[in-house]
Amino acid sequence: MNSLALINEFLGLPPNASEHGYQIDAIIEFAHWFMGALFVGWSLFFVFVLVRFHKSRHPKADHHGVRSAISTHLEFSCVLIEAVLLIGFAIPLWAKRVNEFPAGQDAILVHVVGQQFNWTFHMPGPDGQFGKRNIGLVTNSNPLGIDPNDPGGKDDIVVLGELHVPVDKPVIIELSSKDVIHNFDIPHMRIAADAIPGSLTPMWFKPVKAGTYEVVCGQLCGLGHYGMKGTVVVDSPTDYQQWLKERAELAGTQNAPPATQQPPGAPAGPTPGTVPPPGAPKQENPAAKPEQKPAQPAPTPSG
Ligand SMILES: [Cu+2]
Repeated sequence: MNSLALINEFLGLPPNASEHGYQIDAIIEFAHWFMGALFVGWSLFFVFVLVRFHKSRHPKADHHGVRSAISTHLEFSCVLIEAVLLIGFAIPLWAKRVNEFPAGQDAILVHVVGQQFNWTFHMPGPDGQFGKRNIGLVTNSNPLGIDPNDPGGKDDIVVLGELHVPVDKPVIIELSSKDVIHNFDIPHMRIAADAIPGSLTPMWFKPVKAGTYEVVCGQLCGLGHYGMKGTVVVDSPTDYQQWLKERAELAGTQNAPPATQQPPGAPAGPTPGTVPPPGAPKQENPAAKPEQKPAQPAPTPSG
């Protein structure tokens, strides 16, 4: 963090853990200091005008008004600073984010799929090939509809809720959704993008600090939205290889990718996302399991 990070901390921005995040923090910080200066400046000017043009001093209105050009200069300076901020900093920063992706072979590739109310992560496994996905094959045990006959999908890694990535390596995400619009947001990594059904949204980040970071859904996507959280664990390269090995072995022992892998500590139970949250209206779908009527626990935050 830079020395001016007071406002970001005050606003509750979590500490940055990504390579590009420092630039975003700097621009947020600068914009807030600038807005603060404008607020104080215009407030003082307002008070000055109230006193200077009080009725007792000017019983009769002067229809020519102020002849000095100071206010014009002030207004022009503000517009100029804002234009420089936007055109000089914000737009180039954004363009760099969305146009300059790291090379695929140097990056970790992940498909992230949102659904009410969890995140599923799909990685290509040791062969580097993503298995074909077919919406017609989606079941509870195959949440992404990976084609079991596609050899590219045999070793694919599918995890629910918890993604591991190595530190200091770019992560390229292809984001989509199975039902409504969600928003894949990792506040510590300073990235967020909408997950839109029927469209694939690319996004990327490069974690620079190992640790465990929260993934949240940034769009109000339904009654269980509050519980639509996930975890990104940034590992050291050796820990990451270990995790990858374990997951690949697990995937290799099963024909279809495991669907209900729960992060450690999560209570056993139905797949989160298939359980309506408390207070949810009764499902109209007659195929919904009728025996699930008794009160269910809320979807786990980790799910
Ligand atoms: Cu959501």
